[in-house]
Amino acid sequence: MFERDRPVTRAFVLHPDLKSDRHRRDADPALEEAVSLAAALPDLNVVGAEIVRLPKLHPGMLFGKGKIAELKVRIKDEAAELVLIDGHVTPVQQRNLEKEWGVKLLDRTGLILEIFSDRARTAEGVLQVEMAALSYQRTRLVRAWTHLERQRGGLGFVGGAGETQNEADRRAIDLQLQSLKAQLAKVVKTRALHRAARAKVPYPIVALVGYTNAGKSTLFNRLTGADVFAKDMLFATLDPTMRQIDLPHGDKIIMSDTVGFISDLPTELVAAFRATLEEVLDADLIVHVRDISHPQSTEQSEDVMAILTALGVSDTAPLLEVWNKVDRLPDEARAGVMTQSARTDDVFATSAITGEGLDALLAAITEKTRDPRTTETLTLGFDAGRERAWLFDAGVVTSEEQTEDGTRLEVFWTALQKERFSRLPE
Ligand SMILES: Nc1nc2c(ncn2[C@@H]2O[C@H](COP(=O)(O)OP(=O)(O)OP(=O)(O)O)[C@@H](O)[C@H]2O)c(=O)[nH]1
Ligand SMILES: [Mg+2]
Repeated sequence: MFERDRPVTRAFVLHPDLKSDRHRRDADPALEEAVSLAAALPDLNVVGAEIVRLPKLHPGMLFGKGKIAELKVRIKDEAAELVLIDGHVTPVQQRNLEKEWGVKLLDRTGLILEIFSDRARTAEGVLQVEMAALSYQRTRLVRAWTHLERQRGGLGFVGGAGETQNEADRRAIDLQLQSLKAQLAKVVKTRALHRAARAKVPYPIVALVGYTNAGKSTLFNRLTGADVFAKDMLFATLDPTMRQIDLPHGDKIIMSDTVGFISDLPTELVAAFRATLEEVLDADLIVHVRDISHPQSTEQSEDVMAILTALGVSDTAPLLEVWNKVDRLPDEARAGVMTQSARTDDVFATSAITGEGLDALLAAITEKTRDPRTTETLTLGFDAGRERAWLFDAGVVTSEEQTEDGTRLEVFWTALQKERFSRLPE
């Protein structure tokens, strides 16, 4: 089947490079990432992209007069209908620029929300994105771009683009947010039940996290034999997936693939996705997948770690780092990366495409998730049939012998299994 042709919107991408910004990013890679973000929306066609150097912010219009006139010509020449600003734009600036340029305008948070809205497939994902979009609109009190409306007919409670909302609109948003929250709570409860069910299967959970496009889904597919959507596209994955893996020595783990992170991830999204990301917080082991071939690999890693901290993951949580995409490195850089990773504890160089380094990674995952086991001898009375059955079910019995006092069993088990056994009801 061919996908139905969607109308294509011509988009112009601007990265404001503000001199006074304390968190100022390198302008060239930042613009490149902004273009990739725009390309992550299927119905956008990027017709132009520019860095706009800003010695200072202009509160009303964001840019200076001369720059605005200059950009107007460029935007007109390309017949752009939408301008994407890779940064924060206030509602007033949005209104003024839209009027001046005769276009729709979306800032970075708005764009990321659009992408998430496009990707959401599960009930939980859809609810979370909708909540994030509403919270965003509430703080802005102007309407965001209309993509969300076109797709699902929702969210349209005010007139034209950039119009101010009144109190009634704000109350309407609050009501809608409350109702979404209640719906989400239900979905999350079901999810918690599933998790509880899974907890009975005592396999450790290993969560893949990392910057968007680092190769998490590709690695996940390779390790689990799954067929999760993996693509050279930002935010290919939104909804989490879990699969069981049988490790080389018979151990089993559950691996989860999750949504990727990005620098300046909108706080609305982090908050809304907390439920989904709780899986990460809950994991027995976090595997941080990095694209080591990316020029901004270090910055990306710092952003990911900051977001994990913001989510409440403690910096002592068990974590492995995967330096992925080594196959893309030129020889010299590759040699450096191999030496450095071999020298660093808990760092593994891999290629999810060629399979290089995956055996060592799996061995490390096995070791990190395997609880130490000890041997012990137990003597059970003849009436302890249930206890004996429990031990055999758990697969911890290594030998059995009948004695005068009862059954003598040798067991090889983890502290957790021992503790569970001691709590069996009389
Ligand atoms: N050359 C090379 N490409 C890779 C490797 N791993 C992943 N890729 C490519 O990188 C792109 C992104 O891969 P994904 O697995 O979708 O990345 P992700 O981390 O799941 O991305 P999001 O879901 O967007 O967060 C795809 O085009 C993959 O084919 C690797 O080891 N080497
Ligand atoms: Mg993915």
